Amino acid sequence: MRTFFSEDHRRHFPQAELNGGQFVTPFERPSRVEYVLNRLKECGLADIVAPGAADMEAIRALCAPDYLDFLETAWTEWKAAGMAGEVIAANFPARRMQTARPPRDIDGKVGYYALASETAITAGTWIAALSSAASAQAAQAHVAAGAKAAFALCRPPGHHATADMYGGYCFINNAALAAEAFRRDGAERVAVLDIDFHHGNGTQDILYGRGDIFFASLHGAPEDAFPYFLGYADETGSGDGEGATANYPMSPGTGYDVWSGALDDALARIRGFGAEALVVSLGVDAYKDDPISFFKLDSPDFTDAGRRIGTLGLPTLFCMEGGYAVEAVGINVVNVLEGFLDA
Ligand code: SP5
Ligand code: ZN
Repeated sequence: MRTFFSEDHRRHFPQAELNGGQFVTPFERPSRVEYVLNRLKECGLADIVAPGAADMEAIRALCAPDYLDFLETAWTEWKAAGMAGEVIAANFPARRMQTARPPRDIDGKVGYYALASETAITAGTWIAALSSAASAQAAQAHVAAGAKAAFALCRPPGHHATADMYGGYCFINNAALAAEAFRRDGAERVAVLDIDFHHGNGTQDILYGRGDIFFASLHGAPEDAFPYFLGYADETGSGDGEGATANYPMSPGTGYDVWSGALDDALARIRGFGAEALVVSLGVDAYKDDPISFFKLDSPDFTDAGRRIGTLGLPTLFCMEGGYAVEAVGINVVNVLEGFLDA
């Protein structure tokens, strides 16, 4: 299985994340991918290539134009306004306020386009986000051209980003971008399976009205876990997309027995949907020692999960999402890929 990976991810390295009322070193940090790269090599999965430039046309088709302009210019505008630190949102359009009028002032604009304040924008964020999208696009093209599977080692991740909001460490929704690309390349029906610990709110939001792309997410219940405001089991899609969203919210302490049952159900739904290609939002923050999550999967469980995903027999693109127990991230990610290949 070929891995697509861009060194430009390094250009996104914020110093600060607001966590528990303090600024801490962000959990989503560049070293995460080093652990994955090292493990890939250790396990003989050393076919690692850099993507070409991002396909901007496809990104513009996915995202709102004003949002992309904002991402590209936020750092410069923030600095021009005399702000001392990194771009961090502090003001949000809350209930019963205006949600259709981006302010002119950068401090207001940042809150308008953010869905959470933990995610900082820095000088290199835009370039890094584009390089991450480019990895997803190149990996998708590789699968569409006939490879059984590919791994997009995306950083920053994507599944919390909507067409017009960033947050949860995400800026451009790589998984949705890839799913759309499979459709454009001729797949009639595509599925996105999100096994990151957090609900894939951005992917769900983008695909909610779509009957041609199935979305399933296994995650910490919104009552208990970020992103808090989406991911309930009764969210099943709208319009043409009614029935094409499946959410599996689970409680603190959930282990592989319950989690794998949800996975099997999601896989059965994807099979029943008749998907011709699969995108996996591959977060490994369901791991027992993840510092910001509360599931209890162990490393061998990821191998088994990969094997179960492989039984679908679909052309599959794995897109890297979360996972913050840095020293285990490589092991857990590669376990999923190896399990898949062994299926
Ligand atoms: C891609 C991805 O995994 N994004 C996750 C974003 C999570 N951001 C909010 C984290 C809140 C952490 N609260 C920690 C509580 C620890 N007990
Ligand atoms: Zn996550």
